[in-house]
Amino acid sequence: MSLDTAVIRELAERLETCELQARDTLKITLDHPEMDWDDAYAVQDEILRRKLSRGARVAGLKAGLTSFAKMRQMGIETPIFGFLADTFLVPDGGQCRHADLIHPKVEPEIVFVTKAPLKGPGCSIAEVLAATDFVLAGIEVIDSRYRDFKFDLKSVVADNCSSSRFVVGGIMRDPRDLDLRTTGAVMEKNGRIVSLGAGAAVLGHPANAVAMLANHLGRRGAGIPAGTLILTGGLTEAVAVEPGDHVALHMQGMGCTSLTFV
Ligand code: 0L1
Ligand code: MG
Repeated sequence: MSLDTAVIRELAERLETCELQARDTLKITLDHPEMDWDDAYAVQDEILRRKLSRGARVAGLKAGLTSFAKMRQMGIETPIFGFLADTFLVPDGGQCRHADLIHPKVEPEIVFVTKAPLKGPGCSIAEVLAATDFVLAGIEVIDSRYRDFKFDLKSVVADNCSSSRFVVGGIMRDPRDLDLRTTGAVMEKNGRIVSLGAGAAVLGHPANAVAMLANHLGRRGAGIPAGTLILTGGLTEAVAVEPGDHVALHMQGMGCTSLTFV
C-alpha cells in the first residue's frame, strides 16, 4: 500500500458522496498517481464500511470487465471485482430513478447464486458449478462516478467498479441443465433490440468469473460464502439509458427480467 489511512478514507468519502449526490468527479489517480491495487481495493472496502455503518447490507458481489472484448480494450488480463449493497437492488419489473444517477448504462449478465462456500486459490469452473444453487438473468446498471466514464483501472476499482443498481429475475435454473457458453441473451430498450450476446463472451464461460472472484478473494484471505449472489459481467457492451426507457433482458432458458427508468 502506498496511501495512508486518512487518504483512503478521504477518497472513499469523495467517491461515495458523488454516488449519493449523483455528481461526477475526475479520476482519483490524477491526485494520487502512486495509488496501487491494494489502495484501490482499500478505498472500495472503505466505501462498503461506510454503507454498512449506515445499516446497508451486502446483497452480493460482482465481476466487472469480464468480456474478452472489454479486457482487450482496457489492456487487462484479469477482471475487477466489487460489491453490491442491498440499496442497489431494483425489484424485477420495477422502477429506477434516473435522477439519482449520473450517466447510467445497462448491461446483460448471467447471475450465479451459490449454495456452498468457495475459496481460492485454485478455484475451478467445476467447483463453481458444483457450488452453484441456481443461475438467473440480471441487468446491471453501471454508473461511473468519473466524468464521461473516463478512468483508469485503479480508479474504477476504488469506485466499486461503477456499481449502482441491478435487477434479477426470470426463471431460476440449475446450471447443470444448461450450456452457459451458448446461452443467448437479447436485451431490448423500448421494445427494440440493443444488444445480443452469448455466455461464452464472459471469459469463455461465466462460471470462470466466479472462480476468478474466489481466487481474488482467496489472495486477500477471504472467500465467497454460501448463498452469495454474483453478477458475472456484461455479455455485451453497456447501453446508455434515459428517463422513460424500459429495458428488458431475455436470457435463453431463464426467462426475462426488466426495469424502467423514471
Ligand atoms: O460491471 C462492469 O463490467 C463495469 C466495470 C467498470 C467499468 C465501466 O464502468 O465500464
Ligand atoms: Mg457488470
